[in-house]
Amino acid sequence: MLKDQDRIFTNLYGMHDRTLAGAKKRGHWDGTAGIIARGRDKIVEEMKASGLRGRGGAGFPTGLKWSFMPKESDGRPSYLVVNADESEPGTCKDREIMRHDPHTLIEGCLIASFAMGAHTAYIYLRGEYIREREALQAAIDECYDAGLLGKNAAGSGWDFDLYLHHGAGAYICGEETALLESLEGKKGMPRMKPPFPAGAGLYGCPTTVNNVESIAVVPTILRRGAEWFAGFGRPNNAGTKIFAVSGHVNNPCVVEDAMSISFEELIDKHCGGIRGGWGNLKAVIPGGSSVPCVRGEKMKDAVMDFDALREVGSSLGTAAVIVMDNSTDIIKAIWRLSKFYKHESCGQCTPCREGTGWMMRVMDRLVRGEAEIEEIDMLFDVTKQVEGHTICALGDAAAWPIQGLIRNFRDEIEDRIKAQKTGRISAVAAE
Ligand code: L3W
Ligand code: SF4
Repeated sequence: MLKDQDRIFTNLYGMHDRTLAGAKKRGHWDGTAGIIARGRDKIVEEMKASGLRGRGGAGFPTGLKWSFMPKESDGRPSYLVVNADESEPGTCKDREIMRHDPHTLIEGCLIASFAMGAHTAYIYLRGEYIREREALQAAIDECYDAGLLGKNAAGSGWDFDLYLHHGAGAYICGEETALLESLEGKKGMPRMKPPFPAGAGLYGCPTTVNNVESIAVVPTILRRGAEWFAGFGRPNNAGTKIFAVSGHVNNPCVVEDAMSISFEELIDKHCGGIRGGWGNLKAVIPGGSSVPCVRGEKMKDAVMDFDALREVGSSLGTAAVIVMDNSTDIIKAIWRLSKFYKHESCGQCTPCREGTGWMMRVMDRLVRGEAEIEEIDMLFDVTKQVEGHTICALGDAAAWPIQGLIRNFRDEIEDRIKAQKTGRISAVAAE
């Protein structure tokens, strides 16, 4: 299991020394030129060997993604774009990195960009992250002053510029191609894929979009070694991971531990247990609002990684763990998410534009108990018509929480409808 000294991020919290001097004391920017001198191929191979999978929700292997970037330039520049548009409900892990340790992200940007042949990188920051912008910009300025960015960055022989771009608060701009559209100054609407960004991304040029946590962990992996990082977790689920635990635990927190930690250990070790004890656990959304919820009793022994959470019908997503105890109206909780996805749909494709509205309207009736029992299956059918039939993953993200609700809490939905029909409840207010 993870020891304190093996933590990459969260043992720094409380030190609050995010300046260049503080970062250097923690080992950042130490021998960066030497890492770069290993060469592109070696760095990409080490990243593959580390087993790092993208930390933004999809878990795509990072080294493999980097290897899609062209080796030889065809005249077009290559770009790295860091997705810091952290907007998934429940998710606040990247915020902690940018607040407390911006230099590890900046150093990661330089190394990753070199490995992909990019002389320019952009960090696309969530609109609401004002303090994080200030922390990052101050760190970028320090790096330019110290020669760590710009011409011959960090004495590596590689010229490298890093720009911060502040979004305007639209959830859909966290989808990588909508983010690129927005960065180009257009309305943030997802593009059809393929082509993937590595073929045609920012301004039609080869681009890799990576999550903040994925890039910020790169310097440590390359300093301590791929084998060290791969030693945490399980095969195909390697490394350390930041978990953002919210909801009905005694101490909600953002904490780093080894991938594949059990849910029970994560909660007891870091969060002081479930509010009211384990018997009071009702449901968990283990990976941010886009993944299905799971019944509490199924979650207790679950393992927190990409593969294991599939076995309980959910997904690791962003590892934003939302814990709900028996006081929760789970139908209303999922209804609230439906409302969110309807609001955030960009409206570009019909199944999502119309489907999110249909789903929300049925959820509206379910929360009040005013639907017919048959509508539960009908709603499930609608989620299946949306899932996999849209331009981007927002359609799936709107469908999956409802599927999770119906699979896990059908009894509760039916009970509410029956109680409403027999006059045992008045309408449950959905605000
Ligand atoms: C080249 C191929 N590149 C895939 C690349 C692709 C992307 C990455 C993953 O959605 C999920 C979503 C949310 N050649 C490639 C290729 N790629 N095949 O790999 O792609 P993909 O399509 O699997 O996922 P995605 O569109 O990136 C991300 C879920 O994450 N999520 C929410 C995330 C929210 C945040 C946040 O707030 N920070 O991250 C939570 O579960 O629903 O399923 O780069 O180009 N053949
Ligand atoms: Fe827009 Fe929804 Fe289609 Fe994505 S799935 S492109 S958010 S309408």
